[in-house]
Amino acid sequence: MTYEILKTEEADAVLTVTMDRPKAMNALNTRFFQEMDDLVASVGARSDLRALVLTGAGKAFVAGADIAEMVGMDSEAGSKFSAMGQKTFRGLEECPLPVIAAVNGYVLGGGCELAMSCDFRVASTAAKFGQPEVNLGLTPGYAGTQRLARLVGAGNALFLLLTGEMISAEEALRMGLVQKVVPPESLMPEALGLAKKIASKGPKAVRAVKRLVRQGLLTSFDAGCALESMEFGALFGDEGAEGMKAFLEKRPAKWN
Ligand code: DAK
Repeated sequence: MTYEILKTEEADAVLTVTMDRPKAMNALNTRFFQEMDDLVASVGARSDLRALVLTGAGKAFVAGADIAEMVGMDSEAGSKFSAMGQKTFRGLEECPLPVIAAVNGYVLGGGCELAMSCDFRVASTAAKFGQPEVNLGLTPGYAGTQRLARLVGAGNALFLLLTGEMISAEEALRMGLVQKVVPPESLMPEALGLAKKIASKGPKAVRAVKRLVRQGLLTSFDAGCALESMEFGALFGDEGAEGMKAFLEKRPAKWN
Protein backbone atom coordinates (compact mmCIF):
# COMPACT_ATOMS: atom_id res chain seq x y z
CA MET A 1 0.00 0.00 0.00
CA THR A 2 1.30 3.49 -0.79
CA TYR A 3 1.04 5.80 2.20
CA GLU A 4 -0.27 9.37 1.91
CA ILE A 5 -0.17 10.23 5.61
CA LEU A 6 2.47 8.02 7.17
CA LYS A 7 6.13 8.69 6.39
CA THR A 8 8.57 5.99 7.41
CA GLU A 9 12.30 5.96 7.96
CA GLU A 10 14.41 3.02 9.03
CA ALA A 11 17.80 3.00 10.77
CA ASP A 12 19.55 0.61 13.18
CA ALA A 13 16.54 -1.76 13.30
CA VAL A 14 14.26 1.08 14.44
CA LEU A 15 11.35 2.25 12.28
CA THR A 16 10.32 5.89 12.72
CA VAL A 17 6.78 6.62 11.60
CA THR A 18 5.73 10.25 11.18
CA MET A 19 2.06 11.16 10.85
CA ASP A 20 2.25 13.89 8.26
CA ARG A 21 -0.98 15.80 7.64
CA PRO A 22 -0.04 19.01 9.45
CA LYS A 23 -2.70 21.17 7.72
CA ALA A 24 -5.32 19.23 9.69
CA MET A 25 -3.12 18.83 12.78
CA ASN A 26 -2.74 15.13 11.80
CA ALA A 27 -6.40 14.53 12.72
CA LEU A 28 -7.36 10.86 12.46
CA ASN A 29 -9.40 10.02 9.38
CA THR A 30 -10.38 6.77 7.65
CA ARG A 31 -7.27 6.90 5.47
CA PHE A 32 -5.05 7.11 8.57
CA PHE A 33 -6.64 3.99 10.08
CA GLN A 34 -6.21 2.08 6.81
CA GLU A 35 -2.54 3.05 6.56
CA MET A 36 -1.81 2.31 10.22
CA ASP A 37 -3.48 -1.14 9.98
CA ASP A 38 -1.36 -1.92 6.93
CA LEU A 39 1.82 -0.69 8.61
CA VAL A 40 1.25 -2.66 11.82
CA ALA A 41 0.53 -5.85 9.85
CA SER A 42 3.68 -5.43 7.76
CA VAL A 43 6.09 -4.60 10.60
CA GLY A 44 4.71 -7.41 12.77
CA ALA A 45 5.98 -9.90 10.20
CA ARG A 46 9.54 -8.52 10.22
CA SER A 47 12.04 -10.06 12.62
CA ASP A 48 14.80 -7.60 11.64
CA LEU A 49 12.98 -4.64 13.22
CA ARG A 50 13.35 -4.15 16.96
CA ALA A 51 11.25 -1.06 17.80
CA LEU A 52 8.96 1.54 16.34
CA VAL A 53 8.82 5.28 17.14
CA LEU A 54 5.62 7.16 16.32
CA THR A 55 5.57 10.95 16.04
CA GLY A 56 3.71 13.81 14.33
CA ALA A 57 4.75 16.48 11.82
CA GLY A 58 4.14 20.14 12.69
CA LYS A 59 2.45 21.52 15.81
CA ALA A 60 0.53 18.36 16.68
CA PHE A 61 1.13 14.72 17.43
CA VAL A 62 -2.57 14.31 16.63
CA ALA A 63 -5.29 16.88 17.48
CA GLY A 64 -8.03 14.26 17.67
CA ALA A 65 -10.34 12.37 15.41
CA ASP A 66 -11.07 14.25 12.19
CA ILE A 67 -14.00 16.48 13.12
CA ALA A 68 -14.57 17.38 9.46
CA GLU A 69 -15.08 13.68 8.67
CA MET A 70 -17.16 12.96 11.79
CA VAL A 71 -19.55 15.91 11.49
CA GLY A 72 -21.71 14.28 8.82
CA MET A 73 -21.96 10.87 10.49
CA ASP A 74 -25.14 9.33 11.87
CA SER A 75 -25.14 6.93 14.85
CA GLU A 76 -24.39 3.89 12.71
CA ALA A 77 -21.49 5.55 10.89
CA GLY A 78 -20.20 6.93 14.23
CA SER A 79 -20.17 3.45 15.78
CA LYS A 80 -18.32 2.08 12.75
CA PHE A 81 -15.77 4.93 12.94
CA SER A 82 -15.25 4.15 16.60
CA ALA A 83 -14.89 0.38 16.01
CA MET A 84 -12.38 1.02 13.20
CA GLY A 85 -10.17 3.13 15.50
CA GLN A 86 -10.49 0.71 18.41
CA LYS A 87 -9.30 -2.12 16.14
CA THR A 88 -6.33 -0.08 14.88
CA PHE A 89 -5.26 0.95 18.39
CA ARG A 90 -5.62 -2.61 19.65
CA GLY A 91 -3.40 -3.63 16.73
CA LEU A 92 -0.68 -1.28 18.01
CA GLU A 93 -0.93 -2.78 21.49
CA GLU A 94 -0.69 -6.25 19.99
CA CYS A 95 2.12 -5.35 17.57
CA PRO A 96 5.02 -7.64 18.55
CA LEU A 97 7.46 -4.69 18.46
CA PRO A 98 7.67 -2.14 21.26
CA VAL A 99 6.05 1.13 20.13
CA ILE A 100 7.26 4.45 21.59
CA ALA A 101 5.17 7.59 21.16
CA ALA A 102 7.35 10.68 20.66
CA VAL A 103 4.78 13.35 21.49
CA ASN A 104 5.80 16.57 19.77
CA GLY A 105 2.79 18.87 20.25
CA TYR A 106 -1.00 18.81 20.66
CA VAL A 107 -2.18 15.35 21.66
CA LEU A 108 -5.91 15.63 22.03
CA GLY A 109 -8.93 13.33 22.01
CA GLY A 110 -8.27 10.45 19.62
CA GLY A 111 -4.62 11.58 19.53
CA CYS A 112 -4.26 11.00 23.26
CA GLU A 113 -6.03 7.66 22.81
CA LEU A 114 -3.50 6.79 20.11
CA ALA A 115 -0.55 7.78 22.33
CA MET A 116 -2.00 5.64 25.12
CA SER A 117 -2.05 2.62 22.79
CA CYS A 118 1.73 2.94 22.40
CA ASP A 119 3.89 1.12 24.94
CA PHE A 120 5.23 4.29 26.54
CA ARG A 121 5.37 8.00 25.84
CA VAL A 122 8.20 10.52 25.65
CA ALA A 123 6.96 14.10 25.36
CA SER A 124 8.39 17.43 24.33
CA THR A 125 7.79 20.37 26.68
CA ALA A 126 5.69 21.75 23.78
CA ALA A 127 3.16 18.89 24.08
CA LYS A 128 -0.37 19.60 25.34
CA PHE A 129 -2.50 16.67 26.45
CA GLY A 130 -6.27 16.57 26.71
CA GLN A 131 -9.51 14.66 26.18
CA PRO A 132 -11.77 17.50 24.94
CA GLU A 133 -14.57 15.27 23.57
CA VAL A 134 -17.15 16.65 26.03
CA ASN A 135 -16.62 20.10 24.42
CA LEU A 136 -18.08 18.56 21.25
CA GLY A 137 -20.87 16.71 23.04
CA LEU A 138 -19.04 13.41 22.56
CA THR A 139 -17.32 10.74 24.62
CA PRO A 140 -13.96 9.32 23.57
CA GLY A 141 -14.55 6.66 20.93
CA TYR A 142 -11.26 4.78 20.85
CA ALA A 143 -11.25 3.20 24.32
CA GLY A 144 -9.93 6.38 25.96
CA THR A 145 -12.28 6.04 28.92
CA GLN A 146 -10.82 2.59 29.54
CA ARG A 147 -7.10 3.13 28.86
CA LEU A 148 -6.83 6.51 30.60
CA ALA A 149 -8.29 5.25 33.88
CA ARG A 150 -5.98 2.23 33.79
CA LEU A 151 -2.92 4.43 33.13
CA VAL A 152 -3.49 7.35 35.49
CA GLY A 153 -6.22 6.19 37.89
CA ALA A 154 -9.89 7.09 37.99
CA GLY A 155 -9.47 10.54 39.60
CA ASN A 156 -6.95 11.87 37.06
CA ALA A 157 -8.87 10.25 34.18
CA LEU A 158 -12.20 11.73 35.21
CA PHE A 159 -10.57 15.13 35.77
CA LEU A 160 -9.30 15.15 32.16
CA LEU A 161 -12.42 13.58 30.64
CA LEU A 162 -14.99 15.71 32.48
CA THR A 163 -13.29 19.11 32.27
CA GLY A 164 -11.78 18.73 28.78
CA GLU A 165 -8.84 20.75 30.17
CA MET A 166 -5.51 20.69 28.35
CA ILE A 167 -2.50 19.88 30.53
CA SER A 168 1.22 20.40 30.04
CA ALA A 169 3.73 17.63 29.48
CA GLU A 170 5.04 18.18 33.02
CA GLU A 171 1.56 17.66 34.44
CA ALA A 172 1.12 14.57 32.26
CA LEU A 173 4.42 13.28 33.67
CA ARG A 174 3.20 13.84 37.22
CA MET A 175 0.05 11.83 36.43
CA GLY A 176 2.03 8.99 34.88
CA LEU A 177 0.57 9.60 31.42
CA VAL A 178 4.08 10.12 30.02
CA GLN A 179 7.36 8.59 31.12
CA LYS A 180 9.83 11.33 30.12
CA VAL A 181 9.70 15.02 29.21
CA VAL A 182 12.49 16.70 27.23
CA PRO A 183 12.99 20.00 25.35
CA PRO A 184 11.59 19.95 21.78
CA GLU A 185 15.02 19.62 20.14
CA SER A 186 15.81 16.56 22.29
CA LEU A 187 12.55 14.71 21.58
CA MET A 188 13.61 12.57 18.61
CA PRO A 189 17.17 11.93 19.87
CA GLU A 190 15.70 10.81 23.21
CA ALA A 191 12.99 8.59 21.66
CA LEU A 192 15.42 7.07 19.16
CA GLY A 193 18.02 6.57 21.89
CA LEU A 194 15.49 4.62 23.96
CA ALA A 195 14.43 2.62 20.88
CA LYS A 196 18.08 1.74 20.16
CA LYS A 197 18.62 0.78 23.79
CA ILE A 198 15.67 -1.64 23.48
CA ALA A 199 17.08 -2.84 20.13
CA SER A 200 20.31 -3.86 21.88
CA LYS A 201 18.51 -6.22 24.30
CA GLY A 202 17.55 -9.84 23.75
CA PRO A 203 14.95 -9.54 20.96
CA LYS A 204 12.88 -12.53 22.04
CA ALA A 205 12.91 -11.36 25.66
CA VAL A 206 11.78 -7.87 24.56
CA ARG A 207 8.84 -9.26 22.59
CA ALA A 208 7.95 -11.62 25.44
CA VAL A 209 7.95 -8.77 27.97
CA LYS A 210 5.53 -6.77 25.83
CA ARG A 211 3.24 -9.80 25.33
CA LEU A 212 3.24 -10.56 29.04
CA VAL A 213 2.39 -7.04 30.18
CA ARG A 214 -0.26 -6.59 27.48
CA GLN A 215 -1.88 -9.99 28.05
CA GLY A 216 -1.51 -9.65 31.81
CA LEU A 217 -3.57 -6.46 31.80
CA LEU A 218 -6.43 -8.34 30.14
CA THR A 219 -6.38 -11.33 32.45
CA SER A 220 -6.14 -12.26 36.13
CA PHE A 221 -2.91 -11.93 38.17
CA ASP A 222 -2.63 -15.72 38.46
CA ALA A 223 -3.19 -16.31 34.74
CA GLY A 224 -0.59 -13.61 33.98
CA CYS A 225 1.92 -15.29 36.32
CA ALA A 226 1.32 -18.65 34.62
CA LEU A 227 2.03 -17.06 31.24
CA GLU A 228 5.18 -15.46 32.66
CA SER A 229 6.52 -18.82 33.87
CA MET A 230 5.96 -20.28 30.42
CA GLU A 231 7.66 -17.40 28.58
CA PHE A 232 10.52 -17.31 31.13
CA GLY A 233 11.10 -21.04 30.71
CA ALA A 234 10.98 -20.83 26.93
CA LEU A 235 13.96 -18.43 26.91
CA PHE A 236 16.22 -20.95 28.68
CA GLY A 237 17.99 -22.98 26.03
CA ASP A 238 17.31 -20.05 23.74
CA GLU A 239 18.63 -16.49 23.90
CA GLY A 240 18.57 -16.55 27.71
CA ALA A 241 21.33 -19.16 27.64
CA GLU A 242 23.52 -16.89 25.50
CA GLY A 243 22.73 -13.81 27.64
CA MET A 244 23.70 -15.52 30.88
CA LYS A 245 26.80 -17.17 29.35
CA ALA A 246 27.93 -13.79 27.94
CA PHE A 247 27.54 -12.19 31.38
CA LEU A 248 29.70 -14.85 33.02
CA GLU A 249 32.29 -14.59 30.23
CA LYS A 250 32.28 -10.77 30.57
CA ARG A 251 31.47 -10.17 26.88
CA PRO A 252 28.53 -8.65 25.00
CA ALA A 253 25.79 -11.16 24.15
CA LYS A 254 25.39 -12.22 20.52
CA TRP A 255 21.68 -12.32 19.78
CA ASN A 256 20.46 -14.21 16.72
N1 DAK B 1 -10.21 17.55 13.12
C1 DAK B 1 -10.16 18.18 11.93
N2 DAK B 1 -9.45 19.31 11.71
C2 DAK B 1 -8.76 19.81 12.75
C3 DAK B 1 -8.76 19.20 14.03
C4 DAK B 1 -9.51 17.99 14.21
N3 DAK B 1 -9.54 17.31 15.35
N4 DAK B 1 -7.97 19.94 14.84
C5 DAK B 1 -7.51 20.96 14.10
N5 DAK B 1 -7.98 20.89 12.84
C6 DAK B 1 -7.73 21.81 11.71
C7 DAK B 1 -8.46 23.12 11.93
O1 DAK B 1 -9.82 23.03 11.53
C8 DAK B 1 -7.64 24.05 11.05
O2 DAK B 1 -8.03 23.85 9.71
P1 DAK B 1 -8.14 25.11 8.67
O3 DAK B 1 -9.11 26.04 9.30
O4 DAK B 1 -6.73 25.65 8.61
O5 DAK B 1 -8.61 24.46 7.40
C9 DAK B 1 -6.23 23.51 11.20
O6 DAK B 1 -6.36 22.17 11.69
C10 DAK B 1 -5.40 24.31 12.20
O7 DAK B 1 -6.14 24.40 13.41
P2 DAK B 1 -6.33 25.77 14.20
O8 DAK B 1 -6.40 26.92 13.26
O9 DAK B 1 -7.49 25.59 15.14
O10 DAK B 1 -4.94 25.84 14.97
P3 DAK B 1 -4.65 26.48 16.41
O11 DAK B 1 -3.18 26.42 16.56
O12 DAK B 1 -5.35 27.79 16.57
O13 DAK B 1 -5.34 25.47 17.48
C11 DAK B 1 -5.87 23.29 18.39
C12 DAK B 1 -4.84 24.16 17.61
C13 DAK B 1 -5.37 21.84 18.34
C14 DAK B 1 -5.90 23.76 19.86
C15 DAK B 1 -7.28 23.46 17.77
O14 DAK B 1 -7.17 23.20 16.36
C16 DAK B 1 -8.30 22.52 18.34
O15 DAK B 1 -8.86 22.79 19.41
N6 DAK B 1 -8.60 21.44 17.60
C17 DAK B 1 -9.64 20.51 17.92
C18 DAK B 1 -9.22 19.67 19.09
C19 DAK B 1 -10.29 18.70 19.48
O16 DAK B 1 -11.38 19.06 19.91
N7 DAK B 1 -9.90 17.44 19.32
C20 DAK B 1 -10.70 16.37 19.81
C21 DAK B 1 -11.51 15.88 18.73
S1 DAK B 1 -12.71 14.78 19.43
C22 DAK B 1 -16.06 8.63 18.32
C23 DAK B 1 -14.88 8.43 17.65
C24 DAK B 1 -13.82 9.21 17.98
C25 DAK B 1 -13.94 10.19 18.93
C26 DAK B 1 -15.13 10.35 19.59
C27 DAK B 1 -16.18 9.56 19.30
N8 DAK B 1 -17.19 7.86 17.96
C28 DAK B 1 -17.25 7.46 16.61
C29 DAK B 1 -18.24 7.63 18.88
C30 DAK B 1 -12.84 11.03 19.17
C31 DAK B 1 -13.09 12.33 19.30
C32 DAK B 1 -12.06 13.30 19.25
O17 DAK B 1 -10.90 13.04 19.06
